[in-house]
Amino acid sequence: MDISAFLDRKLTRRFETYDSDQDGYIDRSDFEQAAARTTAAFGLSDDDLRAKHFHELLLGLWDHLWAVTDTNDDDRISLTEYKAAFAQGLLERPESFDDGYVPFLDALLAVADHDGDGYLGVDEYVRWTGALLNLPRSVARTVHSRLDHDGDGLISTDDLLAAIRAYYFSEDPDGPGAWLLGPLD
Ligand SMILES: [Ca+2]
Ligand SMILES: [Ca+2]
Ligand SMILES: [Ca+2]
Repeated sequence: MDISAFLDRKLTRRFETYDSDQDGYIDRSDFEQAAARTTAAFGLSDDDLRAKHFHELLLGLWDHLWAVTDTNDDDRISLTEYKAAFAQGLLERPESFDDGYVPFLDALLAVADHDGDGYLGVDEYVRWTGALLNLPRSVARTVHSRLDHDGDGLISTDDLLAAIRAYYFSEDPDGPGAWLLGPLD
């Protein structure tokens, strides 16, 4: 697929959110650290079943990302490798998007829905995005309010799925691509 200038900026930003230790590459330890931070942020021990499932799922995502992206076999993913794989349709694709993301969002909700109401309140949202994506609190609060279409203070995983889909596939300059992971450079 063609990578527009807008999509290119979005992919750069997405890469930054994967790169937990901010060393300029994505590797397995970035995923391990982000997974551990997230479940710890919700007070789950490593042997909690929800934590185990979430960790396994994230490392499975790493395995897939690594397998299709790391073309020079140095066990880490550069920004160039990441964008090349996306352009070749090896990562997120519109036709298989929901199948890929729904299990992740279910596992995330099991961890991050701390009060068990089935939704992500603002504090839950700030906590998981800070732990997993290094999103600043002020950004996370703004994103949550934008995702909360009916203003009841809660967002569903369906809201989140639609926004993530738009992040990758919508060229709307005011849509989630422009703000879901914070401002673009
Ligand atoms: Ca890294
Ligand atoms: Ca590589
Ligand atoms: Ca909740």
